Amino acid sequence: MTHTSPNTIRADFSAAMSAMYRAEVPAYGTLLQLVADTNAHALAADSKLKASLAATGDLARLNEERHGAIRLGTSQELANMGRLFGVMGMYPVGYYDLSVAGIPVHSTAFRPVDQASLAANPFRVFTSLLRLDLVQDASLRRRAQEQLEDRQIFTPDCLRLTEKAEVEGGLCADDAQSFVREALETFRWHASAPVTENFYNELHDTHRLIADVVCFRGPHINHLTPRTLDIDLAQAEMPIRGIEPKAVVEGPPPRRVPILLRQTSFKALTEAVRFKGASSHGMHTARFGEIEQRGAALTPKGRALYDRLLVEARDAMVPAADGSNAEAYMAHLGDVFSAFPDDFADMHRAGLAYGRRAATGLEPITYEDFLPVSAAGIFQSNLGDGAVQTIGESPNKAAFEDALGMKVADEFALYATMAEDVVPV
Ligand code: OOG
Ligand code: NI
Repeated sequence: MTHTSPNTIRADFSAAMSAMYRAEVPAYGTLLQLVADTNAHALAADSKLKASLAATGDLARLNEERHGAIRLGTSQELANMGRLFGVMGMYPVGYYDLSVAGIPVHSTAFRPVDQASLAANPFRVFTSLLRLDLVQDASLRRRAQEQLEDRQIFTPDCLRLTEKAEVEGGLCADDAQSFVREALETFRWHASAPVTENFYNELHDTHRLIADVVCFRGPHINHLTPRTLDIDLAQAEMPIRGIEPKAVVEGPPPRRVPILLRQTSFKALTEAVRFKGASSHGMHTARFGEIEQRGAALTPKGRALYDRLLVEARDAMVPAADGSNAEAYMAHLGDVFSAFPDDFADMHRAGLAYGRRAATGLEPITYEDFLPVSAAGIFQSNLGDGAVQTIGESPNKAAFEDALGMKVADEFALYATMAEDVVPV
């Protein structure tokens, strides 16, 4: 029997997830409409942009394009999640240590890795694993661990079909449909929690993120992010449509040639939760909305320049959470980044960015990954100021790969493969 392509399963899953999140978080629907409108505007206003996106395959995938994020509690959950994503042709790329930003998780991005699969559907999931090893209080750590070991985040049919796909090398159409339906269950929001409000508060006071992971029956999808072609326009448009954006756009400043990734989000919703044994509702704040603009993938040399300039900018000025210095920060960031060439041919010649020959000439390769400093900013804007720190920096990629049961791919190696002619550096 013929197997359904993993690309098709991924596209179906991404669409099903989007429909579910739209029903759960109505503001996400507003955001999708806003992005569709601003993208139509950007394409109509710039025929060169449109031709370039068409040549690289980005135009065809644009309306389908989004990423999501989840936070897992145990090694076993991460290993099984890796298997589940494998059925959809998504593989772990990159290691992100968020402990540097006071957040007790480390992460990877599950995504398609080859050119044809990315063109078919680039759905990605930023996947974090909670690090209870960074929690000081031994009793709390043990109780959190026990709570997590008590839960099963996958349905029996989801695990069965994952195994079937592994053993048989794929799923037939009927099984693929069942798999998408069963896999979706893992990402669903649960309005009741299997813990007491006291335990929730104890975890919450240690770090809000720990409560978000430990106190629920599953790793509810916490945001879905559509891709915009003009994030500054989208950011300005958000308040007009009744959505309050975070203070500044994360990542590089606005440029003629966009690089890497720029992101903005709206604050997480406060939602009612029924705790174990409680007669009234408590509250939890976790789920939010985000939009992003993707630009050129940089070589290690280009990425080092980006990282150096970002540090330089932030050493002099940090964007305040209340937005009071937003304009000054963006102006300052723009000044510092004037040291980064803003013509694609120059960038490519200098060995800063990967390029590919297309009908329209030399085109950038789109960045498909995430940025740790931006991710920390997104996490923090949703955790509130009180949640920061108390966690020390301690990256541990080996422990992450051990939990996952496989190695994470090196993003630079993947881009280098996609680039037909990288200028030797
Ligand atoms: C993930 C935050 C990171 C991004 O786009 O950088 C992220 C989370 O809040 O779980 O999604
Ligand atoms: Ni995100």
